[in-house]
Amino acid sequence: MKKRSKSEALFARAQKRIPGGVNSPVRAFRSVGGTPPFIERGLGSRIWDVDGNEFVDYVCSWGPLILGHCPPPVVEALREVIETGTSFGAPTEREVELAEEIASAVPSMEMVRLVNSGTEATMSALRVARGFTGRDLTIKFEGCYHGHVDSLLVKAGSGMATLGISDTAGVPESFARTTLALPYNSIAAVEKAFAEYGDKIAAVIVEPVVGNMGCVPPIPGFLEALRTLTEKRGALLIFDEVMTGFRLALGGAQELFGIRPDLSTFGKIIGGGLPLAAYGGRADIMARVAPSGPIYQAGTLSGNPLAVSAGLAMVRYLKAHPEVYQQIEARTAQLCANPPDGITVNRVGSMFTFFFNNQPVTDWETAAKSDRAAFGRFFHFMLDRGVYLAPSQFEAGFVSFAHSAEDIRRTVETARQFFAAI
Ligand code: HOZ
Repeated sequence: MKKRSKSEALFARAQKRIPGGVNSPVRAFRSVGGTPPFIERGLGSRIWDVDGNEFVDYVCSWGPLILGHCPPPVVEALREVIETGTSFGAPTEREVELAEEIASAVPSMEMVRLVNSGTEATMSALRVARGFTGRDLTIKFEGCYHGHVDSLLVKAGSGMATLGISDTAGVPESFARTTLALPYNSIAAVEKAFAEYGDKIAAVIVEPVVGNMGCVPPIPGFLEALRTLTEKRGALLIFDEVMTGFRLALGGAQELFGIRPDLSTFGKIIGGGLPLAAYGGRADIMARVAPSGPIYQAGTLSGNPLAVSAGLAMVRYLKAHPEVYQQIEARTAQLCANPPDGITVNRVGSMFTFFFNNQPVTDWETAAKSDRAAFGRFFHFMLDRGVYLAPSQFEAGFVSFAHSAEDIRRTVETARQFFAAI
């Protein structure tokens, strides 16, 4: 058992001033119990908490840190820019460069708008889809999470799944009614929804590989069917690539699966670990965004020099080093090889989840059958031995370029000890 006294004291203090003691719910460890370690610093594949405990980190800030903690290209870019000003609320050359880099890596992103968080990106993409089509309804999928956008918090994954909240308080019923939540991977359900509401559906929004009910890949033909049906019925296809963008490939899941959505959202990696996100897509659609068009969206810190410089350094590094993708995929495959009986491992590239579930996990219904108590025991066993996994059965894990073969070997060995003991 690791020493926890400083984290425990901080958590007690935090709970007096911050709801649940955290600034984002899953961090509070509610589904696994115990006290979250308060993190002091990170370097490469490691983080250290305030009690001096060291962990191999498979959360990687929930995905952005594809090069690990404090990667030199990002740190240098930040050092360089910080003395020239942190925000102007006026255009800068770097924003143009980042938009160009994103468009060159992801061909469907003909035009790009930078924002500050994944939530802002999906909220804006949805508004643009509604403004462009003149329709109100959205199809989303159960267990997918698209940030805390009012109308998208219906049957959402991530913290909503962890806390067992199916629909959040504070969202007017009329907003929730604009969302049709369907089972992920069910082409039949999407066909039925289009048959019933076809000319009212503005968009289908999907995590092309789900990360927010744990890692769940699309079945062959699912994304293709979404593309065909949306095109046929005049609705827009939105890929939420906040997690998958620049992670599964430089061009994201859309490159991996060869599907061109109308709009996409990005976050996490494109900010290099700073708060930055983007939405964009077809030029004829994005031309409707203010000030070129009537769909309003704005932000004081949007495109600020710090986040944009970190993002540029990250994206340029990834573009120049395709071996990053080969290495992280190989390491993750090693981590996920030969699961014991009773465990279903889902992996796409460097995203993975160990489900305490002996059935294939293909949607929320199957994910929800996982044994959360057993996951909680596994999680704490690993944490006590220096392996920091996402504190919920319904989140993806991430491997970074900084994870060494030895990190993976030790993690596998630790997991084996757990399974041998049960
Ligand atoms: N929604 C994030 C995971 N899917 C968690 C964000 C956080 O707690 O930082």
